[in-house]
Amino acid sequence: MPKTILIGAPIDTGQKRPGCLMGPAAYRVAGIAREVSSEGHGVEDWGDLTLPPLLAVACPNPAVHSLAETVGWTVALMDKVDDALSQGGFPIIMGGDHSLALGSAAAAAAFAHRQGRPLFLLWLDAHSDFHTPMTTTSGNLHGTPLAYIAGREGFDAFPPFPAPVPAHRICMFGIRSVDPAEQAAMLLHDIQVNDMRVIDERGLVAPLREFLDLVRAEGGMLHVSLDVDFLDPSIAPAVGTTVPGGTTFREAHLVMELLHESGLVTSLDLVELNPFLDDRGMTARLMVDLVGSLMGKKVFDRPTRSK
Ligand code: B3U
Ligand code: MN
Ligand code: MN
Repeated sequence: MPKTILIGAPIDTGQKRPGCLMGPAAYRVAGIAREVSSEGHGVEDWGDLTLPPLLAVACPNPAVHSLAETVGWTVALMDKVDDALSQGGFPIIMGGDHSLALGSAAAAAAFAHRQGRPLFLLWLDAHSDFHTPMTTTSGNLHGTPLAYIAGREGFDAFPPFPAPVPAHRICMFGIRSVDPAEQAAMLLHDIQVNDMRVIDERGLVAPLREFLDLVRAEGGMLHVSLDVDFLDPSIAPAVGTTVPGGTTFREAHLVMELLHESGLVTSLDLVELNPFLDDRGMTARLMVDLVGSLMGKKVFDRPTRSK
């Protein structure tokens, strides 16, 4: 297992509720480095990124805010996450709101492309985040990273996405809030949407195994983007956009355990934690516990299945 590299991305500007910038500090207080090392993995904390000087950028959609900041963070993350991957590390990007995935996924895509390997995306989220800067009505750019990753148009202010990820290499889980413009674009792209209805009907295991089988078969790298609101707000209240009906404690751990067993995950985002809204650190702790399961923590150490 490669050494884990923790990268703090104290980003608040992808949405309008302040507090996500305290996320990296909360993960450290909740013991993320200890959680990783106690599973026998090396861990380095590279500290928090800082925002580079802002460029003059513009977008015709007047709703969009904090465009220059978001482009700045994207460039900074592309650089730092690429460094971590190039050193053979397993980067965990501690957000920060979901706009950080514009940069982390771009870095993963650039690295995978250089390796001649396909990149796969697992999006664990209540939201589909499939707006472009042209279609968003809230103007919050945390609702756009998956569209950037999929190579949709409208990201002129951003660096071109290194190697857009085709729809069959993108898999969403936990979805229960989709705007009309996103719905139309997702149908057009034919992306696999495991919304909560699918999870209710089929459970998580079968669709997740199908996706992981595909990653394995194509020799892919796998970037996982975990939004706090993937979880039900009753167990993870520290998020600006709570949506009822999310995944349970056990479902979320099961996803992480299956991901660990697969051995396929090559980078991870932890996004949208707003410690200001937390209840005695319970959400930060749960997110760190989930990282533990991803790193191999088990209740009972039985021989693992091959798939
Ligand atoms: N789709 C809505 C809501 C949203 C997306 N991501 C979050 N909320 N966290 C939007 O504003 O784009
Ligand atoms: Mn999100
Ligand atoms: Mn979300």
